[in-house]
Amino acid sequence: MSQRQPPAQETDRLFVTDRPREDFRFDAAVARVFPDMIRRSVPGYTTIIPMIEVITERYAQPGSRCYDLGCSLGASTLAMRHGIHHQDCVLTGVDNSAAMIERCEHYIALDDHPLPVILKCEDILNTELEDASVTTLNFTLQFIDPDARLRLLSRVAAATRPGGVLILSEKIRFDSATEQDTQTRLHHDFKRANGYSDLEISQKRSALEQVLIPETLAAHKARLEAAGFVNVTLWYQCFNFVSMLAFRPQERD
Ligand code: GEK
Repeated sequence: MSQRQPPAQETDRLFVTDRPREDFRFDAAVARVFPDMIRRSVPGYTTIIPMIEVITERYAQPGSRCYDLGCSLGASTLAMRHGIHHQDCVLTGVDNSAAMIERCEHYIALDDHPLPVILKCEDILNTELEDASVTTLNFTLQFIDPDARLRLLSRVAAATRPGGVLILSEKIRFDSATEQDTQTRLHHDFKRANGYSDLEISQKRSALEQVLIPETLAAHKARLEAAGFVNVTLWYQCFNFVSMLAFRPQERD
């Protein structure tokens, strides 16, 4: 296991200067600085990516399909690729940002693993899903309209084999105002420690306000169960960022 993430070639300076408020979009400017942006913004990201390889290794089933939904530049896709030890698995990465998919193709081509990767520039709400053993939503569900989340997770569950798994990583919010405040402050401290200024932090926060909608851990668990998953397991948390596993019941369950 190693860190095979796309290199952080360009520093994220998108919010350095005062600019008019606009909703955050995954456009070419974001795609260019994305490896640096996500590492400096998401506590635990650099731990979660290699663990996706470990988790995939355990749950990928021979002859099945594996999906990375919202693959961006392919960091989680590459982790899955290296965790799959069955030559007859089919790995697909999906993202609806053309700028992301274009760069993702480049990073996948640079990687030397023999398993082919199919990349699709599609909306994950409509993409075809079937016969899955491992599906990853690594910080993607939070960008989906909350009203569409149950439908998406139900489609993933229906397409997953017994014993298959969904890896779901999300920024979360907390019911307790005190906990919300503590975790948000610590997240901002993390960003400051990574070189972001107060202006960058507040401008990015405002750009994401209508776009990234976090929910509580309890809401995620309840919806995963409603979608048809069982044994929802929190395997990682750093401040207000978490990663969960959710399983499809074994036939005997
Ligand atoms: C990683 N998983 O590096 N359909 C397809 N893609 C979408 C949609 C949609 N409806 N909505 C958003 N996206 C990656 C990181 S980033 C997380 C994932 C972040 C895509 C969007 O274009 C972006 O590339 C990705 O979801 C979210 O492990 O930026 O915090």
